[in-house]
Amino acid sequence: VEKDDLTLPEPTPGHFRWWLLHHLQYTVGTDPEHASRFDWRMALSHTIRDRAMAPWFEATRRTWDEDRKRVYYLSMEFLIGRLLEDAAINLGLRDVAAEVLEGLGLDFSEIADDEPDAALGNGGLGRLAACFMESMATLGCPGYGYGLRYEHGLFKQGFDGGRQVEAPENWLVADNPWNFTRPESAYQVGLRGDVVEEDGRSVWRPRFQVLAAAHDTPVVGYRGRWANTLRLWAALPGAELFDLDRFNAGDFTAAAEPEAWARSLSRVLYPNDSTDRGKELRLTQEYFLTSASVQDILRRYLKGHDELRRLPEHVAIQMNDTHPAIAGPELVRLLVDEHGFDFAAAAELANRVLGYTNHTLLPEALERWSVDLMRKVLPRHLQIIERLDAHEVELHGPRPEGVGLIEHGQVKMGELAFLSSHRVNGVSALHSDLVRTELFPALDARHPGRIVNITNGVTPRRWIKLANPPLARLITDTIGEGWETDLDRLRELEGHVDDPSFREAFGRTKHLAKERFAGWLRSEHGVDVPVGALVDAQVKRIHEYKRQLLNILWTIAHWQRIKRDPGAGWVPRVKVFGGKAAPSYHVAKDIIRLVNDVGAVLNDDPETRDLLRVVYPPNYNVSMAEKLIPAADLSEQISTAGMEASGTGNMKFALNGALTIGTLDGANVEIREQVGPENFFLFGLTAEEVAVRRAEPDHARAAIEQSEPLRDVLQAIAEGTFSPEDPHRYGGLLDLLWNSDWFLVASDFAAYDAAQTEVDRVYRDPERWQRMAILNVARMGHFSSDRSIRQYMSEIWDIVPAL
Ligand code: DL6
Repeated sequence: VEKDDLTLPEPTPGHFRWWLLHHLQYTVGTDPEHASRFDWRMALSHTIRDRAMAPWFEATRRTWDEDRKRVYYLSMEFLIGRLLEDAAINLGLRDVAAEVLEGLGLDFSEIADDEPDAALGNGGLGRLAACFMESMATLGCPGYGYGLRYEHGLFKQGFDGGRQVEAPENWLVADNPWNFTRPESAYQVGLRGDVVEEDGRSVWRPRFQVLAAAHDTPVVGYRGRWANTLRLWAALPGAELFDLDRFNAGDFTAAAEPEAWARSLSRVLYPNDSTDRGKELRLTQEYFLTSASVQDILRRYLKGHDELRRLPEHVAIQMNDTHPAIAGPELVRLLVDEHGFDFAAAAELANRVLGYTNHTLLPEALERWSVDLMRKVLPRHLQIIERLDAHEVELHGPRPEGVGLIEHGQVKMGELAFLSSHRVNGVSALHSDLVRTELFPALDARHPGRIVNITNGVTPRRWIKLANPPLARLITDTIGEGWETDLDRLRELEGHVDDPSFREAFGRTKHLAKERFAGWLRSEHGVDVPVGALVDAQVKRIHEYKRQLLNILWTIAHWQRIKRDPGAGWVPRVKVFGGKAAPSYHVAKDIIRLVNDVGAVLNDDPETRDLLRVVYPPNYNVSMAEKLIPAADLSEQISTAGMEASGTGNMKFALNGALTIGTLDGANVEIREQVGPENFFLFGLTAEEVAVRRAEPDHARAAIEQSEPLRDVLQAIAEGTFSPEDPHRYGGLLDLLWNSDWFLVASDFAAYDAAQTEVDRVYRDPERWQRMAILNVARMGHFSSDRSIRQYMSEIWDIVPAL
């Protein structure tokens, strides 16, 4: 078959219409008279998906023909959200699709809204992986994402009496039109069992085999010139896991139990790992992802090459956090046990191939697995880890106490990822410095130059073009096309900041976004908000270090002030919260409940409700972000300094013209440098001051005693103002605040309060606010994920883009 035999004609409206109706009839099996919204979405997705095939095949062909180096991005999370509109935009089909649908009496956005969010991630780490996939495809970087095809993804959040309740997310219940099942790419992943010595070699005899089945999704770059693959593994039982004898004996459930266990590996993201069984499941999931991916990588490499020694010239593997850190030992195992390498050569090769991105300094998020669990699940890998540990000493000499891979009966995955990689990167300048000085100082001294910084970025295709079409149009009308792939060009907007008609047009885009968000709140959640109000948003995982607590305490203080003097010319505000708490993180769940309890009282208060509202739509996800972020005026980035690795929400908000109120933390530091300190509401202790303050005895009590507004707030909570039926509900939170306050909420309260007062003052001067907002947009070009990926390509992967 010649390639041209299958080339699709130009997507004119006439052809697009024919193709859409063709899919409706022949793929979906219905006709326009009876088609539901779901049917139309399927037909539309297939019509658009067809157009992704040419760049997908072409990218694959070129990579093989030109023997290009590929990067493999291993991640437990890919928070891709919806795919239909993203693909339509990148393939240049959004407008023609909308036109054709309109002719059929349908609305593109309504159909796109039918798509479930693929909630295959938790927060920034997973969304970063999704932005990176899109940037790699846009730049023509041959790349594969490897992840797990969680049947239920992250849980679906609901509220019951203000409390978070978790339900399974069922994104795969209906057909997924973006999925290509690849039965030919399936791998056995061994687990448990014993290691025996045979002819001087260690041989692992796994007790179980689980099958990893590949499911591919094409990821198309902007302008449809290149497409990469996101390969997600589903776990299937190996044939021997079904006990036919038991089944025939009538014990049906028990016969299927091992099967069910195998399938549980790709059932949910983040199983509760507070129990031993939960821990075992999580470690097994991580190994399952890693082993299937590394086997796939070697198979692909060996299809085109026979010299495994040259692997680093053709393959880069990036470990997204420590979750796939078993990749080092797994690669060494395959090279030694299956390809006859000696250990030192295998370890050196693995090191040249692997890179590790660190995304957190939080001790509880830096994984450690007990040696006993590792021995049980991955006995051969434990041997290899011990060997890698000893090998490092052989190569680099004795090391100080506590620097090894195993300590107090635990395998330290951060250290393992570090030693397995030739480059380790942090995700913002400040974070990378802290990785060097606080997290891995001894390893850094032994391996100078290994730690580098690559500040995160976000894709402007999704976060402006898709999420904020009016702003995208205004930018194009003002500076012409091309900024979508050359985001530094946004600087050209600066020249228009003095032009009142441009400022007015810019203001209109914000107003439109607010109307859209308010409409969504009304239709989806039955909540009404005043459209003219300042939209003040904090959306992210709920965590003490992110300090949603500081935000809600201030909201109470603000409410108390309005009540004392309702006529004082207050700026109307809508405070938007969004985010999920880990199911077993009780303090975070208390914070969620407090926000909802406070919201219930404030929103019901006739004296203040036009001036202050609290909304917390449940189940924050990518598509909610796409509606909220363009509408926001103020972006809350208020983590305790030194604790947020980077943040990427901060970038999306500023790129859409929200001003940041924030601490000197993560990428806030660089955002402030870029947009100018005068266009950023800074407050709070610096990372160094945090360390000093924490060491002061009773710092929280002292701070509370010095702040009358804070005392009033805490007293109101303690009196049960927000939980009259259960006045002691927040006793635990209050106790934490008074007596420990590790996250320095009390110490930063006064500074935050002052910064919020300044926000109101500036907002009262619309021209000034507008200028600041425009300058934020104009100066955010640095935070495109294209820039991040270019840096990864040159500083870590050694890959030259194909486009
Ligand atoms: O690098 C992506 C993202 C950062 O922007 C966030 O600052 C950081 O919290 C997040 N890290 C994680 C890892 N675990 N924890 N905690 O999600 O990565």
